Amino acid sequence: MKSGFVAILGRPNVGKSTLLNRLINRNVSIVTDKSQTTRNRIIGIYNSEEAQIVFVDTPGIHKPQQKLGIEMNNMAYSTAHTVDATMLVVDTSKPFGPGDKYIIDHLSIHDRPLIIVFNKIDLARLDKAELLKNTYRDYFPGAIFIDVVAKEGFNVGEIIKILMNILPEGPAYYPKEMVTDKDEIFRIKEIIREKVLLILRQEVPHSIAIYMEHIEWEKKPIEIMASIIVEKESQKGIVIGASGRRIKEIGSKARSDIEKFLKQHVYLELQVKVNPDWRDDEKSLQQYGYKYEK
Ligand SMILES: Nc1nc2c(ncn2[C@@H]2O[C@H](COP(=O)(O)OP(=O)(O)OP(=O)(O)O)[C@@H](O)[C@H]2O)c(=O)[nH]1
Ligand SMILES: [Mg+2]
Repeated sequence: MKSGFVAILGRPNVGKSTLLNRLINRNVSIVTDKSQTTRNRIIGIYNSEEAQIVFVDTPGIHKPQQKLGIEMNNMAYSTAHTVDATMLVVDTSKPFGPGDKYIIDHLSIHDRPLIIVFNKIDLARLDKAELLKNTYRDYFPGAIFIDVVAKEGFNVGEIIKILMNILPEGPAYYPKEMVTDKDEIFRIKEIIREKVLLILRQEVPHSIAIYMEHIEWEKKPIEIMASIIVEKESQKGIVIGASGRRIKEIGSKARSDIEKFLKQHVYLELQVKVNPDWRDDEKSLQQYGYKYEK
């Protein structure tokens, strides 16, 4: 049996989490149109008769503005050192820029098998994409290159085939029925955060965190009380919206997805709390689960 760990790395918003969900055919990592959606290292496990591939989704590597960003980058950097192979995901519809160079300079991905995944080829112009690809071919002459459309699943199966050739013989590291390392509470908080990110615009999404106040598994419907944490008083009003319309929309969309996930009815209550500059506060990062731990 083939087995191993495979990192999914890249700039924010290139489609890493979309790719992870496609590879394992389950939604374990949230996807939105905002960059810096993923804030943790999230494992997704591919199981078959012949293999167990443990994919590790990571936060998009970026120039950090706060301590949160430093923690997020560390989660990505550290993953690169602990895997059997690396996938570097690139948005093929964007030109090669400082963000790409930043990753190449900061990641030590030269010492193990590397797959460069050219994603979003559905959006790319052929001539421009060729320029971008050539730049990557020059930087990584020994890598394997593949074009995909993660959103549609195009060529995603090919990645599995490539990995079957690369990965060593080994044991199953996790039970066969396991699909992720994260628990239900993590997933519930992420579903709520996903809805906030999808509904809100501009800077507010980056300033929010979800805190689970209380969950009663025994109750029917299951009772969930969570807080949407913002950084400023002014953001509180934005999240709540006129006559509470926006928070209602967030709540009803989140409840619907949580019910699908838990396959049970849920009562969801959301409140908004201000925690000034939490993204630069060590204690808050710890409390919200964003501290990088070795
Ligand atoms: N057109 C197109 N859009 C895609 C494709 N793959 C992903 N997307 C979209 O790109 C956006 C970002 O996708 P994510 O999977 O959240 O990206 P990510 O790299 O995980 O982003 P971070 O977690 O912020 O680092 C979403 O709106 C996806 O629907 C693709 O192949 N084609
Ligand atoms: Mg992501």
